[in-house]
This record gives sequence, C-alpha cells and structure tokens, in this order.
Amino acid sequence: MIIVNPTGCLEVTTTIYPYTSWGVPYIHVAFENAGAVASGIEAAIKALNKNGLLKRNTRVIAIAGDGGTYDIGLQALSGMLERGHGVLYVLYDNEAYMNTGIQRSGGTPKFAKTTTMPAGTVIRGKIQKKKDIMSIVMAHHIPYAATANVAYPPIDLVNKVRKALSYLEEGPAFIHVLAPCPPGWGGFPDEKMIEIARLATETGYFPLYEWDRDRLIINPPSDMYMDKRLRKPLREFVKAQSRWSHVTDEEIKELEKDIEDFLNYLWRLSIGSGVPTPYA
Ligand SMILES: Cc1ncc(C[n+]2csc(CCOP(=O)(O)OP(=O)(O)O)c2C)c(N)n1
Ligand SMILES: [Mg+2]
Repeated sequence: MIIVNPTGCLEVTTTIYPYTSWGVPYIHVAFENAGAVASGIEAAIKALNKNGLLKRNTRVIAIAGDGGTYDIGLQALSGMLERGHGVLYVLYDNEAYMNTGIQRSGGTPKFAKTTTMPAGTVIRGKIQKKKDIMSIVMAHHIPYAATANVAYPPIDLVNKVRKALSYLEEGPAFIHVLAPCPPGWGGFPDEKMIEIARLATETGYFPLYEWDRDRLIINPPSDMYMDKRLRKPLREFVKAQSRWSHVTDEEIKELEKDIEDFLNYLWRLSIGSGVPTPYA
C-alpha cells in the first residue's frame, strides 16, 4: 500500500524528523490535495501494471483530517470520487483543526466552542450544524462509504476497512471515523477518550452505517439506538466535554432535535434499501 496524508495531527505525530512510524511508502501532501495526489498515484499504478512494469496490486489509502476533508480538500476529494479512482479515503474526524490549535471546521458540531468561535452570551460557540459529509460522498454514488468510531475497532471498524479495500476494483471507498481529541474537546482525561467516543454512538450523535452499492444499512449497535428509549441521554456526552460546558438545557434540546431529525433521515434512506432496521 501507499499512504497519502495531508498535514494534520496524524502527520505531525507520526513523521517527526528523523523518525517515522510508517513501515510502508508514505507521501505527505499539502492540506488541500490528498484526493488529487491519491488519484495520480492510483492512475500511475494502473498505467505501470498495464505496461507490465509493475506486477502488483498496490493499494492507495488517503488518510485526512476533518479540516482537510470537509473544507479545504473537498474539491480534490470530489474529483477523485467523480473520476472513480480505486482509492480508500479515510477521514479521521476530531471535529476541528486541532493541529493548529482548535479552529472550527465544517465538521465541528453546533455550539461547540473553538478558538475561532468562542462562546459568549451572544455567540454560543459554533453557530452552524456539523456538515453532513457522508451524504455529500454518497451523492457521488461510489461503491462503498461507511461511518466508524474508534470505540468499535473490532469488529466494526476493521471489517469496514477490509470491505472497503475489497471494493477498490469497482471504484473509490470512503470511511468516516470519529476520533475524539482530548485536548481539543476538553474536560476528560486521555484514558476516557474511548468511553467518550462510545457515548457518541450510544447517544445517537454519531451513528454507524454503511452505504453499500447504493443501499443504506444502519449497523449495530446504532440500529438499536434508532429507538429513542434505548439511547443514552445526549447530556452525558455533551456535559463530559468542556467545548460544550456553556450549553444550556434548551440548547441540549436543540441538539437532540437535530439528532432525531438526522436519524429519521437515515431511517428513511434505509427503508428503500431492503435492509430493515429493527427498532425504528
Ligand atoms: C493551505 C494551508 N492552510 C493552512 C495550513 C495550516 N494547517 C496545517 S494542519 C491544519 C489543521 C488541520 O486540521 P484537520 O484536517 O482537521 O486535521 P487535525 O489537525 O485536526 O488532525 C492547518 C490549518 C496549511 N498547512 N496549509
Ligand atoms: Mg481535525
């Protein structure tokens, strides 16, 4: 495999000169062009294979942050998806530009405070909702897209990566992974990171689902949490983090309503897929 990684926390923590954590070919690219560079590498591998100069099926995996994907890299990503390059693109979403000091991104959720959207009495943190990046990706009708969460590595995340790689002959695959940033989200020690990540799914805030050849499948345990009664209260997730320490009960209700609406939207998409969700 060849890894393509734009600037961000993953790059700064794994490539500190003169060391590297990568045991495979790795290319560091600019913030905005992971999709374009990955496309070029994939096309080159195809051409070399065709000419008999390479006799291997080398896979190309791009791994980029939310800033590099929702915002500055979106055009390059869309081009890659639209041209149908057989690349796995992994978005690790820590919900802000963390490497440069917690600036808001399109992936930052509503009311979360960042250094560029601090919370006061008038502005309550981020004004806008988190961008629905999965729907944007799904609109390209690529063979495979999925959400995943670092709290569920086996079986869910690992299986999704395997499945995504097995689809690359057909075209691009995309995995959107929620990855909490303890210093950026604040209010909990590093060792609670996985617990916080799990709460994101248990409260319905970050549901797990797959877009598998144009069918939407809601995955366990999210399928269970489609039933409001089985979801954990959103407050448990929100109040554990200092980025939301200022939010009022009314504001939590507003966030809950957005979750309810989004889960209903997912449910409606999944109905047509022929894979019924048990608890909706
Ligand atoms: C064109 C450009 N603008 C700004 C930067 C500075 N910069 C480097 S990393 C980064 C934030 C990356 O955010 P994200 O993609 O979410 O990754 P994270 O740091 O959160 O892992 C910024 C703004 C840059 N490298 N290039
Ligand atoms: Mg980020």
